[in-house]
Amino acid sequence: MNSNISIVQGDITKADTDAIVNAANQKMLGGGGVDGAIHRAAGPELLEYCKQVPVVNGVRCPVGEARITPAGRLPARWVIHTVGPRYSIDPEPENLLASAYRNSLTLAVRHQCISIAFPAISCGVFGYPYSEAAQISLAICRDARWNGIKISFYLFSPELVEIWQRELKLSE
Ligand code: AR6
Repeated sequence: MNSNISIVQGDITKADTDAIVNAANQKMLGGGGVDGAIHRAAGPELLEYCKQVPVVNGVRCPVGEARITPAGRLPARWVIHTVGPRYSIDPEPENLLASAYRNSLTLAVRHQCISIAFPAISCGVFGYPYSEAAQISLAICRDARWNGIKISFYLFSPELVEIWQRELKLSE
């Protein structure tokens, strides 16, 4: 079991980890929320890296998958762009959210990252209920497969921090 999980209240663009995860959309050309914040902080270079990601069937990153780019001006080395499910629209959102976390961690391992920061994927405009999202994210992150990686959740609001901390305790 991975016990190296921490919860931080703050802005993920400030995270000094090997990789930070972006809650992006399938086009991967920026957006609102954490996606917008990451692109603003990283500078225009990040958009250029994103444009280089191949487009397949009209998208760069299907829901539940992940893509990696360099991080421009951010303290992190890599940005892992993943796309979470839209809660009331995409079928089986729990599987897609789990895949988004799992595929992000798989890419991090492949790029020798020993630390990674996640936002609360899908918990903004995509409308995922917080407690369920926390349970799913922690179930994936707890897996012994990621024992070599320090995983941090950077959460914006005290409410999210409280929910993730509660679920983290329950998963011990
Ligand atoms: N650091 C940490 N968390 C943040 C930050 C930040 N700087 N900014 C926002 N959050 P959202 P989604 C929180 O909507 O639901 C975009 O337009 C935010 O409070 O960013 O997966 C994309 O392009 C919330 O708790 O992501 C997609 O189209 C969490 O990050 C779509 O939104 C996620 O909220 C993705 O929607």
